[in-house]
Amino acid sequence: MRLILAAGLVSASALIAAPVFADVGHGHAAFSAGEPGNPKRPARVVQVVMREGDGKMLFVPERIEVKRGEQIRFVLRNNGDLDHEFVLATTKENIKHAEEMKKNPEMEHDDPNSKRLAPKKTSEIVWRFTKAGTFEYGCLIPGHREAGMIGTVIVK
Ligand SMILES: [Cu+2]
Repeated sequence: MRLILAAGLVSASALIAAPVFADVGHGHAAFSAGEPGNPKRPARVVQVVMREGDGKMLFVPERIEVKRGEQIRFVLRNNGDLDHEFVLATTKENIKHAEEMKKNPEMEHDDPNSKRLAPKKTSEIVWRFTKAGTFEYGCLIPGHREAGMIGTVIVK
């Protein structure tokens, strides 16, 4: 319910959505890896594929570099046989969030910095990296991050 509500508000107005995120849940009030992008502005396209294989789960690529201030359009594709998600944040935040997911495995994400994809589905996130540093995209479904589903974003 809250996800539907939040998504509606985002499209209505990002300004109104900000305080809403503050009281709907688990720490999305401020985004640690930058800010939601503007889909109308130019963006570099980076495709990220999610899949399983050889006892591992992974993102391809597992590392990208961006310039500070750059806007990226992540084109997400789940080529696996299981649901996966893409949560863009700091490592610290993702670890904390993964612990919360263990208590509530059905928690689903559809926030500006995260998407959950069923097998063979495609989705997009437009993101602006406003801070220099090292960030990560992780799959926080219990067991997946541990199985290798971490990617690193270096912002220079
Ligand atoms: Cu996963």
